[in-house]
Amino acid sequence: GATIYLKDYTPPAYLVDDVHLTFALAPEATRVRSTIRFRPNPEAAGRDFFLHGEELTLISASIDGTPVTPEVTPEGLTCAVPDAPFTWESEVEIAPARNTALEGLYMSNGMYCTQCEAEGFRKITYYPDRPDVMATFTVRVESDLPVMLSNGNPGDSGPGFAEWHDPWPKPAYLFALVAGELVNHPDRFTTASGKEVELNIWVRPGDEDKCAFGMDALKRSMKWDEDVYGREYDLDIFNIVAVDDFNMGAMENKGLNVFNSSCVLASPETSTDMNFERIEAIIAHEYFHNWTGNRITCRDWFQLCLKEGLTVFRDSQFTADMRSEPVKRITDVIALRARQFREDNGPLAHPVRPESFQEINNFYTATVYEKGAEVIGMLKRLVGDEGYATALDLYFERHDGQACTIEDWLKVFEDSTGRDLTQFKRWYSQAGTPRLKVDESYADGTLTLTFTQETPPTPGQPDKLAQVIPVAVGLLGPNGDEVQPTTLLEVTEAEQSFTFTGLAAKPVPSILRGFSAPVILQRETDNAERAFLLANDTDAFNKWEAGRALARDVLLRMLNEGTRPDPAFLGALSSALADDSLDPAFRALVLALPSEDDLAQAQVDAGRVPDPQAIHEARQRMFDAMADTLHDQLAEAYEVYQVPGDYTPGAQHTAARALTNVALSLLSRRDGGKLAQAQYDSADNMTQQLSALSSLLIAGAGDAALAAFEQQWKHDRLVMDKWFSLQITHAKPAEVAEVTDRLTQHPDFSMKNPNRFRAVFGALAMTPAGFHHASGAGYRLMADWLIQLDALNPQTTARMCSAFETWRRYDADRQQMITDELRRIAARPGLSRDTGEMVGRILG
Ligand code: B3K
Ligand code: ZN
Repeated sequence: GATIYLKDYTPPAYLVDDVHLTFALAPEATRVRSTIRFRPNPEAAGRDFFLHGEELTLISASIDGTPVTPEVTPEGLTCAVPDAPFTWESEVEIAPARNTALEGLYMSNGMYCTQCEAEGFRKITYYPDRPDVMATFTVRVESDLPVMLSNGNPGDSGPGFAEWHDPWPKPAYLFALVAGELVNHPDRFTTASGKEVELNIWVRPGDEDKCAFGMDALKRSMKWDEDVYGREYDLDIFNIVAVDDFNMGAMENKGLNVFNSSCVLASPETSTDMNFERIEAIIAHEYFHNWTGNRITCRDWFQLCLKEGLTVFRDSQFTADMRSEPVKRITDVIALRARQFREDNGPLAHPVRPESFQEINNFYTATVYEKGAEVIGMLKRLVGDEGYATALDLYFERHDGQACTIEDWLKVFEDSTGRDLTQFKRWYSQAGTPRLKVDESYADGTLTLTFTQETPPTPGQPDKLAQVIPVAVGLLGPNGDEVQPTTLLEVTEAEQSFTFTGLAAKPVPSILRGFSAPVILQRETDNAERAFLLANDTDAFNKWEAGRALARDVLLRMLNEGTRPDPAFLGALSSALADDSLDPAFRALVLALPSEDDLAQAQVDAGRVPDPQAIHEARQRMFDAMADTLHDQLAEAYEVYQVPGDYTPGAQHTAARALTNVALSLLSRRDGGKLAQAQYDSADNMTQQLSALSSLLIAGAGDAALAAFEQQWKHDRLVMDKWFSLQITHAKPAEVAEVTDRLTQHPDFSMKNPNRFRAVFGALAMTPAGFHHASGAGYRLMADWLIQLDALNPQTTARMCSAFETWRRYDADRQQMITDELRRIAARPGLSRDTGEMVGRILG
C-alpha cells in the first residue's frame, strides 16, 4: 500500500461552509443526496479539487445546478470547478446491509448506524474527508423506523422523516446517523450557566434496565468537566446509542455518541465490577472529547494523540476522583506495561505522533492513547498543577473551533508558563521506552543519585537523544520513617547526578514515585530492600511496585535456578495481607502476581529466551504456595470482607469484592471448589457469579457451573462473551487451541460480531502458554481465523494481528512457526490494506 507522511501535509484546496445531507434509508440501496457549499482556500490557491469516495455508486452530480461528469477512481473523484465559491450537489447509492466492515453506514440487528472515524465518511458520500475541513451539517433522514438520529439539535420531524442541525463546525469523522426500533432512557442536566440539556441513552427493547448506571456516569462526567476544566456542554441534547456490532469501544460523534453495547449497558446481574468501572471511564472519555477532540480537533491524523492522549489523561483524572487515585494509578501502569511497553519493545513500535502510515486505523494504539496520556501527565508534573490549569484555559481560548497540531498544543504551554519545551517534544517523536538506570552512593550524610538514560533502537529510529524525565523521589530512613518527602528531579542529560545532603543515616530511596515517567527503571537492589519498601513506602504506587519487583525476582529465580517459592516473599505478602490499614483493593493488587507475558518480557530483558510453559508452571507453583502458606489469612479475609446487602458498583464495595475474590481463587486450589460452589450458588450479581465460576475452573470442578451458566445466560450476548473467554483462559496450555477450536463450532459463535470474535480469539492471544504452545496449534488456529475475518472486517483483523508482535522473543522453532503463519496471511489474495500493513510491520 501507499505510505502517507506527516512531512507531506498540505492544506485543503477547498473549504466547506455547510453541508446538507438527505438519507433515504434502505438496506440494499440507500440513497444519499448532498449539497455542499465550497469555497477556494486562500492558503492553497491553484490546487485541484478532489473529493474522497469509496464503494459509492455515483448517480448524479452538479455544480451550481449544472450537471457535471466527474472523473471517478476507487479512491474518489476530481472535477473541473470554479475558482470561486460554488455549490456541489451529488446523489450516491450505498448498501448498508452488505457492509460487514462496520465502517461507514452499516446495519446491526436491523438498526442503521455509522462509524466514520477515521476515514469512514468517504463510504457514505463524496466529500473532502480530512479533519481540517470543518463545516456545519444539516441532515434529513427518511425511513419508516420510529427513531432517526443525527448530530446536533433536533429540527422538524414527522411520519417517515427527521431533521437535525449541528451548529458547531465539525470534520466529517464526527458525523453520525442512527435509525432503528430503539427505546430510550431519558434524563436531564442543567449546565453551570443554566442551560437545560436533554439526555438519552438509546437501546434495543429489552435493554432499558441496563441504562441507569451509564446515565449517572454521564451526568457525573458533565459536572466534573465543568468543575475541573470549566467546560460546559454546548447543545440542547446529548444522545448515546448502544450498538451490538462495533469495532471498538465507543465513538465521540458530536451530540450523538455511539457505543459498543459492552461499554454502556450495565446491570448488577450481568456486569462485573470491572465492567462498571470501564463503562464509567468510557462514558466520561467520549463525553470529554466534546471539548478535547470536537470543539478543538486534529489538523491531520498524525496528530491523533492531540485528542486521544489528552482525553485518556482526562478520563484517568476523572476515575481517580470518582474512585481511588492510587488504585487507578497502579492499574493504569499495569495496563501500560502490558500493552504499550510490549508495543514499544517490538516491531510495531512507533512514536506517540507517528510520522507515516498506510492505514490510519492501525494507529489507534496503546502508544498514541496511553503513552500519549503519560506524556501529558509528565507535562503537568513539570509545569505544576497551576501551570497546567492556566495552559489548558489558554488552549481552549486560543484554539476553540480549530484543527490543531502538537506544535499548537506545546506552544500554549510555552506561552503560558515561559518554559522551553524543545527537549520535551522528543516524547512525541522518539519511539521506544527509555531505560533509566540509577546508581547511588552515600557518604557523610550525602546521598548521590546518578541517572543514566538510554532508549533502545526502534524501527526506523536507530539513535535516540536524551529526553527530559521527571523523576519523583522520596527517602526513607532505616526505621521506615520518611526523611525526605517527594521531590521532583528533572533528568535532562544522558547522565546526571543529584544529591541529598544532611542525612543522619544511609536512606532507602523510593524512586519514580507515582510512576512519574513512562520509563523502565533499572536499579541494583535486593529483595530485603524491596520488602522494606513494600512495608514502609508512603507512596502507594512505589509500595505496590516494590512488591511487584519482589514477586518478579522470586518467580524468575524459580524459573532460572529451579528454586522453591521464596518464604521471605510469602512472608511479605502475609504482612501486606494482614495490614488492615491498607485499602483491600491495594491488597488484592499485591496478591496478584505479574502476568505470564510480563515474565516472558522480564526473561528477555535478562537476556534469556522465555519458555511459555515453564513460566505458566512457575506461576502456578507460586499460587499453590500462596494458597498453602496464607491459607488461614485468606480464609479470614474472605469472611471479613464479604459485602453485605444489595450490590452497588462503588469503589468501596468493589475493593472488598476484589480482595475476597482473590482469596477465593487461592482457596479454591485446595478445597476442591467447595467455597466457590457455595458462592456460585448464592451469587446475586455477576461479579460474584463470574469469580466463583472462574475459581471453580481453577479447582477443576467447573463443568456443572459452566453448563448452568450457559443455560442461565444464553439469551444475553454480553454475558455469553464472558462464558466463551473464561473457558479458554482457564484451559490447560496443551488444550487451549482445542478448546478455542471447539468454541468456534458453538452455534452462538459468530465472526460477524467483533465482541464475540474478540471474546474467543482475544482470549486465545491472552493465554500465552496455550497460544505459544510448542505444537504451534494456537498460531495456526489464529491465522486461519484472521484470514477468514479479514474478508469481512479488516479493522478488527488488523488489530488482532498484534497477538504475534512478540515473536522475536521466542526460540527458533516458535519464530519459524509464527513467521510461517504471518507469511501465509500476507500471501492471501485480496488481503486488506489494514492487515497487510500490520503483518508487514510485524515481519519487519
Ligand atoms: N475516537 C474513537 C476511536 C476511533 C477508532 C477508529 N478506528 C474512540 C475514542 O477514542 O474515543
Ligand atoms: Zn478517544
